[in-house]
Amino acid sequence: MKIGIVCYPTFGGSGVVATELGMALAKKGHEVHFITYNHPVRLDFISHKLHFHQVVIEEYPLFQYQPYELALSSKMVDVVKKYELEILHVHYAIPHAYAAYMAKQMLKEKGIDIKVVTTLHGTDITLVGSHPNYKTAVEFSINNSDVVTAVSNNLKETTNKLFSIKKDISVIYNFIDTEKYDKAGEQECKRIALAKPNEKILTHISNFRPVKRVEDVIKIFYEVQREIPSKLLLIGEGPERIKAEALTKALRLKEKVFFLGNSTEIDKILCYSDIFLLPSKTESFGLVALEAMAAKTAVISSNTGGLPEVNIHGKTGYLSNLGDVEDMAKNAISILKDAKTLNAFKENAKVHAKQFSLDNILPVYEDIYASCYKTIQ
Ligand code: GMT
Repeated sequence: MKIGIVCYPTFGGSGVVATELGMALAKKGHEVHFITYNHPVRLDFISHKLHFHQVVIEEYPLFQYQPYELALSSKMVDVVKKYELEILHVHYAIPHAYAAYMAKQMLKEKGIDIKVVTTLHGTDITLVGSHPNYKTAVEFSINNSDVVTAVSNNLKETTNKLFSIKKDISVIYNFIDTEKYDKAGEQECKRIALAKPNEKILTHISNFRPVKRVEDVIKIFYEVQREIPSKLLLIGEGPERIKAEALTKALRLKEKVFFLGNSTEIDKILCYSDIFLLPSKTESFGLVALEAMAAKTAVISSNTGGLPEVNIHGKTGYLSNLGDVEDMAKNAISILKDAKTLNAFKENAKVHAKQFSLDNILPVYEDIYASCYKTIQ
């Protein structure tokens, strides 16, 4: 099929899912067209089946805010027409579902019935989408998509609670390429570069937004390192980094905490790790926790949103109430202090992650595209 994928090209989870999905579809022979404002960061696969169309906006002194939606919907119309696309799959409702609705109407006038699949990812519903400033348009664009998917049961329930949704939402979990993580695990893991043989490694990866509670990460680690020789790796960039660095300094942890910045090779970093920390305020799914699990890392997380659908309490890691740093630290220590327990959690995490393999999830998306396509015939 010929599929247009609209997403954020950044390190955020929705962009990662969209990009990995597009690359997997292209490997299976579909023609995929990414439509976004930059080359997606995870797009590292070259194929004649993969295309990238940049949405460019011209600056004009009159505009305080550049009209991105306008440029995006125009670009969608152009690409659909030029390449005869059959599906537009938009990731993250704001503003992509809204812009896709506009593109659909413009194409209708030209006799083209493009089907729009909208995937809800989390903050487009929770922290941002349900805000009164956006709610009306978000609800409208969800209700006017041909198919709507959400990345967890929790996100589906939350969407139905916060909005008046007139259609059924299909749940399609986030996925991972388990083979990639198996390969990363097979290679020599140079953990010696970061920690001594007797030290454990804890990791956190995020966009360092307030929702990720990076300060809780540091506080958990503070308790852990008092009992267990360990190091903390922090991967990502974002507004909370400065506060996190200040707390690291205040707690005299500078020798034990490494801020590594953004990375496109998290599979290689996760292969060093024993425990992954994700104390988020809310997390519709927690793709990064799944990535950690696929790399054989136990997860200590909050129990918010869709996290209990991913991290299984007492098996792949532990879940604690939001902000309960003490409990999270206690759980991490209980796993780390005994090699047998640590190995059992790591093994369980890897086995559980296989349920979310690309091979299981990709056909579900393909079925959705096929069902849309059938209604065009
Ligand atoms: O929170 C992020 O890291 C970014 C955000 C996004 O949309 O880019 O991630 C959301 O989508 C991911 C992929 O579906 C989910 O795994 C994350 O849980 C979700 N983040 C939140 O709900 C906070």
